[in-house]
Amino acid sequence: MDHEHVREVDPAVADALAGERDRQEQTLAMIASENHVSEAVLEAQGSVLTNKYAEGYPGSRYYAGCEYADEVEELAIERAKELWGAEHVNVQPHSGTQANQAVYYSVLEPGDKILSLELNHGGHLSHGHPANFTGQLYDVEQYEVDPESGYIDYEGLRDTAESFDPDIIVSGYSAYPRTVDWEEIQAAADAVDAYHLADIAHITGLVAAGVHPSPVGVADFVTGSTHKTIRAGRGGIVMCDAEFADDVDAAVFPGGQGGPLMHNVAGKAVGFKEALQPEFEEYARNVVDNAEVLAETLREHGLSLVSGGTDNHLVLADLRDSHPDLSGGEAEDALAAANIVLNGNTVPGETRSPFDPSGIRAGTAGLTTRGFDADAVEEVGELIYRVVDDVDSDDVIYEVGERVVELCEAHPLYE
Ligand code: DSN
Repeated sequence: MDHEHVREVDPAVADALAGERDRQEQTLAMIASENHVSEAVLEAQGSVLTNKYAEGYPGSRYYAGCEYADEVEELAIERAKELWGAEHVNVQPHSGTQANQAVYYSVLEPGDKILSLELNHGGHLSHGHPANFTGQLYDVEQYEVDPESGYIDYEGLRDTAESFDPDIIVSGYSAYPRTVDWEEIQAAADAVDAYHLADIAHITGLVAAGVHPSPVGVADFVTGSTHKTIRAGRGGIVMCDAEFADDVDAAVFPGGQGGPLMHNVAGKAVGFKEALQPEFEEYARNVVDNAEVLAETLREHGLSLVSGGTDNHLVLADLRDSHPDLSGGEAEDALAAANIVLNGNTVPGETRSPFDPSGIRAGTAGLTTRGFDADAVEEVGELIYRVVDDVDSDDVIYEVGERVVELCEAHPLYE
């Protein structure tokens, strides 16, 4: 992976690519929405399909010369159907947010009502945040997690659904560490005759591997991204029952996008094939087990975890109890200086700004890809705590940073 052709044309970009490769090799990618794809997925994404326009769908394109694009997209669709058991799959969304956009566009009119989880409680911008088009085009009401337990307040959700009468309820989250009860949310949607969109962007891989219950066949629409807990490269996906297939397809193209990024669709096809292999289930289980080890280690040191722990790939620590003078942003910076890359994150009952929130969020998908086992993750938890507890100590940051490089060298990413 020396980017020789890029170097010939553009040494500045070649240097940046080499720098990024080294950064990924020598740091711990613990941003819960990140992972590392295989070289096979990298090759597919960096392939000649980037040259090809393929507006339309397999067998029905607006351009000639789409025979190989068709083959690749059909493979991606068939594999996705096998992975998640959906009746219909659209693999063209450029991202999870655009997958959500397609679902809204397929069944909502401007002014229609969305009921979704509040961003600080683990929701997502594309679920109706005022800064996102969803918050501006639709009428949005939000449900929350229970302030004591940190679990979704399903009763509150049902009550809000009854009073607000939404057109769609959104479940699925970007900073929620617990198992989601899809049936419970579907029942709330049924009670008010609303659609149900389950956005499994964070847990696509866990659902595919059967280590988190699946909303497919429960919710009307399931969206996801293809680069978090599944390693199929950057992109989005929509799954739905057959009855919504035509509307969803029309909402993706021509409704919201032009030509699909066929090189990314190729990456999805390859990553989905990898996820269909038996070892992927073991990987997903290890991701969850490692997150539990991380949670336990941080908890033992006295960090407060939202919901007390985790059932999935992520841990959300609220620093206000243990380190009231430390913000998530400060912790993020100090950890990054020690080669541990995670993000400051808002927490339920947030009292600081989203730019410098009260929590930190960490995921184990990337570490598990590198082969980190429970002992290694426990050590990472210890290192995280050392930095969080002493962010102003250059010595601690230096020592932790050196140890992280050793751990990374023992778990190489790319040959
Ligand atoms: N930005 C992603 C995350 O970090 O959770 C979600 O889109």
